[in-house]
Amino acid sequence: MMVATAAACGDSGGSEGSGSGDDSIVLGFSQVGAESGWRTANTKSIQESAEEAGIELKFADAQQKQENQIKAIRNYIAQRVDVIAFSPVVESGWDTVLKEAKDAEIPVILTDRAVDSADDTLYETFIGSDFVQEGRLSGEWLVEEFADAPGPVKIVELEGTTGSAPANDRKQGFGEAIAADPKFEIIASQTGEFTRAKGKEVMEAFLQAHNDIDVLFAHNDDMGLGAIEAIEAAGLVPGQDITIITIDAVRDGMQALADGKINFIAECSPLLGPQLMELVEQVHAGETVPKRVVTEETTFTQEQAKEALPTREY
Ligand code: GYE
Repeated sequence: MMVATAAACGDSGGSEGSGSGDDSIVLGFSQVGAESGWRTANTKSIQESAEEAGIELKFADAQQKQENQIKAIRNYIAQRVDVIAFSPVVESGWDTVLKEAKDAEIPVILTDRAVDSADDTLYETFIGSDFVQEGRLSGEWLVEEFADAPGPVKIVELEGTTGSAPANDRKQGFGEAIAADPKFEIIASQTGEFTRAKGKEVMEAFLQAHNDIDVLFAHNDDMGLGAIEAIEAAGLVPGQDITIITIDAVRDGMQALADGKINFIAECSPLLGPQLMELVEQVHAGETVPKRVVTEETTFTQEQAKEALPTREY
């Protein structure tokens, strides 16, 4: 059985929340949206593992808007769910609503993305990837790959959603790594909002403004895949004329990597559901949980993608 999902903001309806008779835990989850292959896999992981754990899931899709997430969280508080989890679309601006949850004594778990709140008592734990490290690994690969290339090496960057933790952190990690050699130069950087359509559009503009792009660094596979369409439409060969580095390693990205259109991917696992449900149960039982749970991940070259693809889960 599928768990009911609600479009847009707010309440997915139905149950009265905790205290309604049976003892299954009620979890209110506010998702970022459905912007990427990563997000789709993440939503599926959360829905399936809630079902497996016997946790009643209330799910709301915020369509990449913070105001929708705040509304959803307020709804969950009003419904008196047992635990709230959410993936904050941007890092800042959460203190007020988190304080409301705390006052209502509803524990909050941050999933996938962090908040920049100075008060870490506003949430129980944060489970997700080390985005700085993903950016760093991407930059380190480039520095090594282009070790003997003459400079300047001109890079364009497709950033994720402005103000989001993965956009801020991946940019930072990549920038730190390429600072190893001044020949690396980011000549243009703009948000592609983590979507394929926007990645394509921004890459078209980059290609019009610059005829000497050596490298594309995209903060996720989807933007990279959109950019590949723009590169091909401009008569260039992705992966050869322009070296492409992305992050996520979802199936479509891995396929493009195996096909030689992408050159390197740093993995970011969306399969957070099982660990999240464990944390929900622990927090609900009043157990102490670690403040930070980091996801394990790896990186892929083209050869490694060919090997991994047949058994890839997402
Ligand atoms: O990389 C991107 C998605 O927050 C890690 O969000 C997540 C990012 C992921 O849209 O594809």
